[in-house]
Amino acid sequence: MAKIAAPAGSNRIYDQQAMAHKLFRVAFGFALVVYAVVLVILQNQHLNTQTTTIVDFPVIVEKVTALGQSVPVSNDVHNDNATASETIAGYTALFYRPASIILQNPKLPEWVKNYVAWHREQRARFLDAKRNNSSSADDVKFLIYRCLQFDVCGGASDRLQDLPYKMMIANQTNRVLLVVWEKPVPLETFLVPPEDGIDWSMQGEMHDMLKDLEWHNKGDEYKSTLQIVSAVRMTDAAPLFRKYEADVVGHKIYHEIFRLLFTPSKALAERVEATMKSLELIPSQYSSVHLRVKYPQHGIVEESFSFHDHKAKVVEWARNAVNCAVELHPNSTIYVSSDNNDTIGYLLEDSPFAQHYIDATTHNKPPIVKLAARDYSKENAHIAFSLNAGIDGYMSAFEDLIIMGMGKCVAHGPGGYGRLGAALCGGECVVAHQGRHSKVCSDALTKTIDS
Ligand SMILES: *[C@@H]1O[C@H](CO)[C@@H](O)[C@H](O)[C@H]1NC(C)=O
Ligand SMILES: *[C@@H]1O[C@H](CO)[C@@H](O)[C@H](O)[C@H]1NC(C)=O
Ligand SMILES: *[C@@H]1O[C@H](CO)[C@@H](O)[C@H](O)[C@H]1NC(C)=O
Ligand SMILES: *[C@@H]1O[C@H](CO)[C@@H](O)[C@H](O)[C@H]1NC(C)=O
Ligand SMILES: *[C@@H]1O[C@H](CO)[C@@H](O)[C@H](O)[C@H]1NC(C)=O
Ligand SMILES: CC(=O)N[C@H]1CO[C@H](CO)[C@@H](O)[C@@H]1O
Repeated sequence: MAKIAAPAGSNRIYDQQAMAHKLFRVAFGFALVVYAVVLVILQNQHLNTQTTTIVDFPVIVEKVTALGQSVPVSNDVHNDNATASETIAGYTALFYRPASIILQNPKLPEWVKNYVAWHREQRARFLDAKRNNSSSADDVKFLIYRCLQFDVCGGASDRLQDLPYKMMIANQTNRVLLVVWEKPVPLETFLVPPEDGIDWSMQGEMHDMLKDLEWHNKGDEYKSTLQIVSAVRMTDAAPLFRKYEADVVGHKIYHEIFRLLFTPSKALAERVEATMKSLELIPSQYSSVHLRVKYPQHGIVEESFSFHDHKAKVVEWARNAVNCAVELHPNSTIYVSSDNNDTIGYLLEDSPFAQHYIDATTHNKPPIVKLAARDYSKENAHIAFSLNAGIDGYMSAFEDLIIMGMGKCVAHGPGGYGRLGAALCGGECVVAHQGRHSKVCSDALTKTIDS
């Protein structure tokens, strides 16, 4: 098949990426299809007895082999036997349901369902026409949400949290939503469009087709004469979407829209699954704490922060965070993450919770507080501030976000990152342990006194 002439090299990279992407999708897709079938059967049984809510979908534990063949092993939601490692694999496949299943959620507004179908049609129509050198699809309009080399885009959550709102604007203005990150690396390194979800990717063919159009020009989305409007993050997008959820929809839909847009890349999915397996975390059966201790406030300077210099304050925040998570979800494992790895080290090794856990287990008693964290020997890289972290460094921030989103509850501090994690877990079982509207929670360990 003849190819449109393009600078050598660029196409090849895209082709390889596209091929790897495709292979992964096929393998992953197979696992999801099996999962979907089981889910549909279970949901049908389920619907007879109770109404489904967004967060309460049946938990099916699947075993996913390297080739993506999937074997359901257990469908017992209430099996708390977290030590049986056989039953805890395939978390990502489990939580990241196929878009077609998400779209059946009766709580999603009609426009979301229509937009997903419309986006697919318009994208395909545009590409088809361009392949024929035809101008028949020049009426297809785009909203490109971008972080280009010289844009000020903020961190991962600054960039990601806007997207459900951007999708709403794209719907209202009849635009095909696309997302492109030029820095620090393409977003597709971490998150990819789910099969049958919204394909926002501008890599490969779409990039080539838009190349000659003025796709990087900013402008007003509502101005109908502009074929392409390119936009950077805006601070009020996430609050506006929360207001829309509260005032118009009446319940949370953010996490569902997010999952119509994003699923973890193969590399991220593998990291998440390995971590969850090693920590014995089962989706919806654990909760999370996020500590954003370097947030610039109380005389803290992000770049020069040290745990040692702010120990008294950070220890107080960290303990309150755990207490709040225990209050929300008693007796569950609490997954701990932070922008400062020494803070995690403190909680896991030196805090009263650490000592309590050792005491309880040596006396064969169930611990009141059980904390879990992945390797914290290095600090998470910040997408905007850590310029040379390498993909592995950035991957950690996405890993924590995905894991937070798969839990039941989230206790978060100031800043958008923890709030995004909280939104992704469903947004209903959430508390701020520090910062605005935060809560002071009672010491979980005092409850142990005579037990
Ligand atoms: C948990 O799993 C272990 C090992 O498979 C098994 O021996 C034990 O009976 C299980 N306990 C429960 C409560 O299911
Ligand atoms: C592109 O060309 C093919 C074959 O000539 C034709 O079937 C198809 O309708 C064309 N599509 C568009 C969008 O023009
Ligand atoms: C479209 O145009 C390019 C360059 O002008 C040409 O190489 C290609 O064969 C054309 N494709 C079709 C389907 O006409
Ligand atoms: C938590 O576990 C303790 C000890 O096993 C038990 O007494 C308590 O009722 C549990 N609390 C909840 C809310 O499940
Ligand atoms: C945190 O990371 C730094 C390197 O980034 C490392 O030197 C330090 O030991 C880590 N802290 C803990 C508690 O592991
Ligand atoms: C392009 C698109 O799907 N537009 C939809 C946006 O939402 C309204 C309802 O709020 C629909 O009527 C449009 O069709």
